[in-house]
Amino acid sequence: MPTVHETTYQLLRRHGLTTIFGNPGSNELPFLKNFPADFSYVLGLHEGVVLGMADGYAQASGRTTFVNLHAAAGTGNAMGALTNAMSSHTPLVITAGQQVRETLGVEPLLTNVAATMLPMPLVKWSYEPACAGDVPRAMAQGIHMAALPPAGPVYLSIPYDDWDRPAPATADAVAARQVHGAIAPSTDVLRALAQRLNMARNPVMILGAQVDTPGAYDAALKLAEKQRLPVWVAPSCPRCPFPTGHRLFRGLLPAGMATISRMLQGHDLILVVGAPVFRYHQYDPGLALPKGSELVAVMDDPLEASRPWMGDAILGDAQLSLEALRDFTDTAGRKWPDSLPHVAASAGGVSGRLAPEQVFDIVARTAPADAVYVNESTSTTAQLWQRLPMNQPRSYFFPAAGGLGFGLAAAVGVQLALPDRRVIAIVGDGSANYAISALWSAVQYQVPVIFLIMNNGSYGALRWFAQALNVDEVPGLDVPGIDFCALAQGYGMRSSRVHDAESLSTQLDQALGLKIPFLIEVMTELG
Ligand code: TZD
Ligand code: CA
Repeated sequence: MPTVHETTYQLLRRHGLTTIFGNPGSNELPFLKNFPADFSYVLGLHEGVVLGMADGYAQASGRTTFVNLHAAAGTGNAMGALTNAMSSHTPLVITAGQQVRETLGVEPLLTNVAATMLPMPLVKWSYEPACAGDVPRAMAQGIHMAALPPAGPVYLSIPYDDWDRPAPATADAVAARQVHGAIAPSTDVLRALAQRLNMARNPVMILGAQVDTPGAYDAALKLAEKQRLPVWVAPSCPRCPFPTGHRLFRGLLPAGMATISRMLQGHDLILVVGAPVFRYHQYDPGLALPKGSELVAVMDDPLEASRPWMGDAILGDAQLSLEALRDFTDTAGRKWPDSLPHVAASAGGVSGRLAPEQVFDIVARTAPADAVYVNESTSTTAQLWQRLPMNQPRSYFFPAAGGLGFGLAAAVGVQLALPDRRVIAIVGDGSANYAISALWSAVQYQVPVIFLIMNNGSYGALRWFAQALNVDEVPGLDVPGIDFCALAQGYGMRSSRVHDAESLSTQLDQALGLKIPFLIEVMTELG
């Protein structure tokens, strides 16, 4: 008779979840035993790194990804990273081993007490099967739940004595189920929206992360061209949903409410697709929308649709909606927007340190056109968007909730998912320390990410914020005295420190040629 263990692996196989990101403990060993040869296990040395790698892998592959953590302690370590996965709607099936069922009441060491409550509200569904026979069904539900709109992480706590029990008779039927989830708004609703676009005098489109799938990206591009819509990227957007070299591309919107309204002044219709309205950061009171503007947003998350201060929302899949709008709109005769002002090459930094703009100019010149960027250099995001070309889907990843510790880890996952492209992680010296052991995973699994550490010795973004908030004498904003090349060496990674433009070009070129994980510590000025 097959066991819960065998049928669960069969289920994971059927759904293509054969890469497991994990960090094991005693509760997880019975699940990991006899690890099948057609599965691969990617070990992270801290659960924040495990979750960050899985997040990057799931986003870059577009596929639901399996995570295995150790009970409550392991789950707790992953919670910071989970804020990002929840915000980016990353489909993750996160499992954690639980103590033996009959002992749970007396709370032995490493019991996950109230396991289903622990990861809330950072997962969309959390469950501990009521008995061993419910494990395969619960796993299948988790796989479907993670991918159904709005996609997001789910959590399963599984007692470790369940794996050797007999599988239930329903296991095969459960494994064979497919659940399709993409839902389009009704044709009437889409036709009415298309009509509003046709009638608008000066409409604009704002795109979010949900448009960064090959199908939605293409549909957005075609709609923008047909309607000649200038395109902005939504504030705080964790992905790049539109080619930055396109004549309709306007840039990344800043994350302040009044500033956004000033920048969108003059547009009578603002169409938002695949983004929350809006993910602000700094408090910037003022108008939520410019006077005379109407806003309509299309997204697949009822929470995101219902919570904004302004505008209308339509619940629906980004790709299906964009394709319908492309079909239902007329070819617009509007004039093309003016081309963006040319961004001047950076003048360079003070002696021994590079200006962040200079770093991006060099990367833009040296990296392949289809390079993928993982950005966690917090004070230089605006400059990055102005200077790095990103002209195809899945070219940019950023921590969606602002939780640091994403960059180094996600870059490893993204590179594993996209082996034919080069991944360049651009990570601040502060951010790097939240997930530094990701360097070890990159080395052990030979994942050829180039890690560019922007070392300005400071929590630069917080210095900017302290000024914006008008607060002085704040402690804890400097992080001097970290030798990233020595840290890389400690994890077995080749590295190099650069102080000037020429050596950055040379080292980057060399690292790209080597096709091995490589860390470049760039000494930079405060951004
Ligand atoms: N801890 C976590 C997990 N997430 C956070 N967002 C912060 C703390 C607060 N924080 C920011 O929001 S930005 C920042 C911190 C500490 C500074 C990051 O410094 P960096 O980059 O060196 O990575 P910059 O360019 O110097 O800002
Ligand atoms: Ca810094």
